[in-house]
Amino acid sequence: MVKLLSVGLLLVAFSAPILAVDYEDHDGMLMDHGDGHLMDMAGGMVMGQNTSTLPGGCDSISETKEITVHAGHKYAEKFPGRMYAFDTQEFNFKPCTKLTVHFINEDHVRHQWMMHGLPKYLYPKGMFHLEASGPAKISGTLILPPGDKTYLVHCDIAQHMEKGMKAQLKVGKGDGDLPSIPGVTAPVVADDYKATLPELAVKAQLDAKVDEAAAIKAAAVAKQAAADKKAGVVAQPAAPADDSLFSGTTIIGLAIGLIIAPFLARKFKGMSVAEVVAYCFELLSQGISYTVKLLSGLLSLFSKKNNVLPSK
Ligand SMILES: [Cu+2]
Repeated sequence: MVKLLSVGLLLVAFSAPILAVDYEDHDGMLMDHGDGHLMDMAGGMVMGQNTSTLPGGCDSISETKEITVHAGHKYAEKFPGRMYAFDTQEFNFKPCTKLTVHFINEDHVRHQWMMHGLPKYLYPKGMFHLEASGPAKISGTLILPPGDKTYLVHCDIAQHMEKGMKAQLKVGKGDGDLPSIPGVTAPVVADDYKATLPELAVKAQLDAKVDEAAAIKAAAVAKQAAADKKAGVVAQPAAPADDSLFSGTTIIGLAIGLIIAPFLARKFKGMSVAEVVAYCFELLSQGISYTVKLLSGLLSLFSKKNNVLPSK
């Protein structure tokens, strides 16, 4: 028991430094590369920094604002199916605001706070962008343009936006909402959490059975084709698959069905299932015998013609 206790104490002692996330502050050691591009050797980066140049249409800075945005896996836990998120999904500022963003990455992976759609004469590629690899804090400043516009803010690391790290920043009234902002707007492709696990398992099993049946059929067709080839039968080119919902044949079939349905309904009234089936077979046999008669009639016509020809 004492042994167990001491092992437990040791575990706690060793895990303490891991549990306490140490944020690296990049702000003090950034190197200015010009054009608002600041970087350090530890994976911190600011792009599109602008602390003084007014965007066209702004006579002066309307407001000076400072926000702190946290990014991490734990902020996605309240959004079903999401993996990463910011702690805030929607921002709103007056046009021409001088905005300083303190971006805190709480994960041990790289995250960004990347804003798109800014005027390109002022922000390279129309972007303002904060980035930190691992737990770190990094800050940057920009001056927002005039006018009502909604800007996309996201993390551009592959799949991080799709996994939830997406927000919108409205300047003025904005110009609408962006889709798939966790907790703010409806997703473009909604996940389905209504089906229970047993239901999903049954569906998967059914799908597997259908696949199996299709595979067996394909194997049989291939075997037949191989046999035909061996026997010297020239394979007919397969008819192109008709993908359209209403092919010509379907429409003709539907039309015939619609025309004869009332007659058949009247005919079948009061008949048992066995009688209906018997009637159908009778119709079919009548049809076949009629076709045979027609063909033999045609054949005899030809043979008579041949008889007329003078014999040598
Ligand atoms: Cu990210």
